[in-house]
Amino acid sequence: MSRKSKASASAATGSSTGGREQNREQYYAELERLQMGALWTVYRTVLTREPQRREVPYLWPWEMVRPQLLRAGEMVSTDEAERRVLMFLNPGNPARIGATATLYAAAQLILPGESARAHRHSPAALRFIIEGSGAFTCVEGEKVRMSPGDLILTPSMVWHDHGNDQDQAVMWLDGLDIPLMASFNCMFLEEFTSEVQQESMPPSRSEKLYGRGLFPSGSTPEPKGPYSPVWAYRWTQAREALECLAKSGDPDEFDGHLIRYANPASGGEILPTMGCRVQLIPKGMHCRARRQTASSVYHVAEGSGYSVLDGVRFDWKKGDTFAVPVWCWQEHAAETTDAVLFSLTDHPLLAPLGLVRSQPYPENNGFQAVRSVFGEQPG
Ligand code: GTQ
Ligand code: FE2
Repeated sequence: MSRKSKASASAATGSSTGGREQNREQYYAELERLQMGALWTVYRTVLTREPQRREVPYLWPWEMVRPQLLRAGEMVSTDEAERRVLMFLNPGNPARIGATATLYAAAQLILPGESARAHRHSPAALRFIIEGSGAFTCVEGEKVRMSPGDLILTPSMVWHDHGNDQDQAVMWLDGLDIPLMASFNCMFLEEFTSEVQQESMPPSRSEKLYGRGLFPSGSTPEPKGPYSPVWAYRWTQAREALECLAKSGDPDEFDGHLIRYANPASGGEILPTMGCRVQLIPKGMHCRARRQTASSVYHVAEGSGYSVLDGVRFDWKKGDTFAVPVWCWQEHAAETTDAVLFSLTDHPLLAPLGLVRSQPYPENNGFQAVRSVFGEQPG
């Protein structure tokens, strides 16, 4: 007889045990009033053997997102909105802010002639340009121009405003560590003294001074935070690196050809809370499945393919964004074309805490069985 059934059997027969149960209930109620609680009543729900499912794998197709974003463009100005942004909300995220438990993701639109005012905040941000060219983010007085596929960083407490002085709508993916900052309850936001920053630095300064293996020396101030001193990572360079990597050897069985965006000054991650990766999955490659403690948001930069996430098939193509929560089985595949996936991950945060774990899928030769297809009715 298990401990549980033994306990309930004696509770049913002995009135003395019944009395004890009643005492317990009173006792727990009293503890509650005293702002205490008995750990043994919740132990197994708090210290679970493995991460429990809360956030779910989810996908936001660009062909759904784009028209909604353009509608927002007709409805609200950047003045009114602070930022014209549609958030990607994971159906399982209780705070209704995250795409995963730690990562916020969203799509932002800035129309010709608009600006989004200068501010800084404790959450760190990164942007991956989806569509349009010529808008800019002014980061600490430096104008950083946007082109599709570029990655732009605005680390924690760094001044930034966005502007569009060209003639096309520009749209990008925002990635921030908002859920994390919210759980620390460490949220700070400040407005700049003027609507937008003066351009006080030469254009592309951060790329020229820190992005090319030629660092300023002498009295020039050192980069100041635990983040990359380079504000922009250009798509042309990332794509070239991928191409070169693909010609250099075999793809990784889980990730295809994988590149990590690095802080050139340290070789480490670009931000302490969020890292970025870009991977090329060659046409016809089906990567093996695994699960990880790091959670990620993927954005399809090129081509098409599909991922199997906890047994559900998610078909994706250029512009789509999908969330892979903690400990979710994941595998990626490209069928008719090469696919390039950009992603952000909370891996940099987990690593120094000793929390990085990864498990290859143990059955079925390393591939999941597909139970259903995302977006289709089951059965
Ligand atoms: O562009 O500065 O998606 O401050 C959320 C908060 C974007 C931004 C977001 C922000 C920004
Ligand atoms: Fe911001």
